[in-house]
Amino acid sequence: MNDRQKRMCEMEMGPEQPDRRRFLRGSLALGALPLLGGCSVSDEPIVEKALLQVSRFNDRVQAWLFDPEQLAPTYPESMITRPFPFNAYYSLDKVPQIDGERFRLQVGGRVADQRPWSLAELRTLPQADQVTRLICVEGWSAIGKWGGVRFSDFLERIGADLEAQYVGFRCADGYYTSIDMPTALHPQTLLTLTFDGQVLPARYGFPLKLRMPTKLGYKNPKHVEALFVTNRYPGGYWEDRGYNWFGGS
Ligand SMILES: Nc1nc2c(c(=O)[nH]1)N[C@H]1C(S)=C(S)[C@@H](COP(=O)(O)O)O[C@H]1N2
Ligand SMILES: [Mo]
Repeated sequence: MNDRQKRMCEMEMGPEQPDRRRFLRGSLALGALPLLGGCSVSDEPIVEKALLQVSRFNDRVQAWLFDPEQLAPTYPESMITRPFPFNAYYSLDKVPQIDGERFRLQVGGRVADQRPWSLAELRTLPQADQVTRLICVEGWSAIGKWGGVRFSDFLERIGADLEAQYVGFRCADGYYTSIDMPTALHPQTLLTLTFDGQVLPARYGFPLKLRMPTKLGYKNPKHVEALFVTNRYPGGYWEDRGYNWFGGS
C-alpha cells in the first residue's frame, strides 16, 4: 500500500455501514480494487465521487466489451437447480400478488405503438425458452428455465426506437432497473412468462420477468408492469445504491 492509499484508509471514520460497503465492493469488481489496495471503502464524499466515476468508467468498458453475438452458456434441463432460490429486497411473504386477468403491460417513451399488452396477447407472440444460469452478486448462482417472447421481437413489434440508449423497467413491487439497447436486442434476452414450463410463479416474478443470462441477477426485473425506451439514464434500485449499472455477468 502506498502513502496515498494509507491516507485514504485513515480517512475512514464513522459507523460501519456493511450494506453500503457490500454494494460498493460489488461495483468495484472491475478496476477499482487495485486502486484502493486492501483498504476498506470510505464514506468521504470525495472518495465516493471517485468511486462512482470508476464505476461509470467500468460501465463504458463493459459496454464496449459486450459482444452482441456472444451467447451465454445454456444447460441441460437435468441441471436445473431445485428448488430454485428466491431473492428480492424483501422477504418471500411480501411478494406482490398480481391479478393476471386485469394485468396490462404499459409501454412508453420512444415507442410508436404505446398500446398496453394483456398476458393473453403476449402469449400469442412466438415463444422461446432457454436453460441458463442466474448469477447474483450476493455470491450464489442457480440454473433455471425461462420461457417467453424474445425481447428484440417485442421491441420491433411495438415500434421502439432501436437507436435509443436505454430500456427502463418499472415493477409492481417498486423495484426498477434499466439496460443498454445492445443487451435489450441480444438473442437470449427474453420477456418471460414461464418458469420451468409453468406460468411464472409469483416469487419468480409473475406476471413478467425480463431474463438476461448476460447480466447479473439484479439487472433482471421481476413483476415488470411498465417499460420505456429512452435516451435519459434511468438508473435502478440497486444501481442507485452503488451497484455497477452495466452489471454484465
Ligand atoms: N421486481 C424485482 N425484481 C428483482 C428483484 C427485486 O427485489 N424485485 N431482485 C433482483 C435480484 S437481486 C435477483 S438475484 C433476482 C432473483 O430472482 P429469483 O427470485 O427468480 O431467483 O431478481 C432480481 N429482480
Ligand atoms: Mo441478486
